[in-house]
Amino acid sequence: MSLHTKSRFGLKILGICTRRLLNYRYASQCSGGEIDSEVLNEMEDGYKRLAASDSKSLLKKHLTQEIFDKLKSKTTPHFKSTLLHCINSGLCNHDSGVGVYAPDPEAYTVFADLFDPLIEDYHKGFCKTAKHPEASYGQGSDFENLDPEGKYIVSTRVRCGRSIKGFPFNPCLTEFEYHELQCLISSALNNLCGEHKGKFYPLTGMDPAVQKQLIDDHFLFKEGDRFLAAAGASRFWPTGRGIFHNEAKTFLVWCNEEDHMRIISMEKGGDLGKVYDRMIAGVEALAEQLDFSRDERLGNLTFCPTNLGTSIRASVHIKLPNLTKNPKDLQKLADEYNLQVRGTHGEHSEAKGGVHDISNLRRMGLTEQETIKEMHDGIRALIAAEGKTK
Ligand code: ADP
Ligand code: DAR
Repeated sequence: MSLHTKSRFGLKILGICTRRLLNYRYASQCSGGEIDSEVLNEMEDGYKRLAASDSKSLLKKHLTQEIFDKLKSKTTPHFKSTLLHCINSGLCNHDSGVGVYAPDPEAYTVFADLFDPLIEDYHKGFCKTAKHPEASYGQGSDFENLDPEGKYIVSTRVRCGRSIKGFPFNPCLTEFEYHELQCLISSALNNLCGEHKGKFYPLTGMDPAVQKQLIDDHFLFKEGDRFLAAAGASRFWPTGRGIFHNEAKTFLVWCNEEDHMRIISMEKGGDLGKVYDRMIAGVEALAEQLDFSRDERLGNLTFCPTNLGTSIRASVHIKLPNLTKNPKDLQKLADEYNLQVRGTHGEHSEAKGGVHDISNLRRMGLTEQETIKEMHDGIRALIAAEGKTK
């Protein structure tokens, strides 16, 4: 019996004894399988406001009135998630890029009429009959250093998301389940050795100054993301949330931020292969102890549909002073190579000191090796263009 199963069984017994005393599953939005009328009214009002807005979100683009009417009364069989659980973030934040999250794994099936076209759009052609390939990582030596002379790249980071089988996602987790996940994940992390050996630091009780420094240094997730809050990802905060890292802070794992786990490898410079190898070894060591949630068609299951499949985001913090003089030209090149340009502090941030976070956009329909190659080739193209731009 794996550590995961043993820990899960023990915690399950504990959970059964205590669950009645702790918070119930997230404000249930239905009773007896029927969605509550006030939930339905809230959804109708929100949908009307979104439809009247100038939002450019994929939610607005793909949630047609016909699909809305077809899905609005559905619930997922096990966790009773509703369409409102999926779309609340985009209803509350018209400036969302996507605006949709899956409250539990079943949502990808029950609300497929919304998720499938949105996934096809975001992942550039992963249609509803497509199947994500089996895992195929390749190895770091497949990729040369992106910037051996250190002229452009400040640092390189490769991360992936993992969900623990049997647990829903943020909107449906009970406070006890946040504790349960932290216990399962931190137990597995504490068994890591070699360069992955490190320590788990719960957010609860963390010195605010230490937390701020970790965030400022790009190691720890930010707090107060309004998109995630509206998606039900800040409930019971900071219970169950934390960060694991090795001494050098080159291997890190986020616990219960957006996903159950974010497994991260990062370091200064442009040695993508070395960073990638460290992430692969970390994922494989954790997979020996934890049962990750993977769908036959969608690959690794995550809270946000943009992170399905490989769930890999490989990024560089890069200075391209010439290219960034004209953001439209940079975006045109990024689009050509399926790259995403973020600010210095990641999503929804601005570039500071001329440092942009540039990464692969697609995560589905490609193997892990192909995903890294797409980023590698794109960054090389940007660096080549920088050299030609005055
Ligand atoms: P995610 O990568 O999990 O999608 P974000 O875009 O919010 O999340 O980035 C998370 C943190 O990782 C941010 O602080 C961001 O600055 C940092 N980061 C991303 N790429 C790099 C990189 N190549 N080097 C250093 N820090 C990075
Ligand atoms: N802010 C949301 C998230 C989009 C994808 N990023 C994630 N999952 N962190 C949006 O819709 O813009």
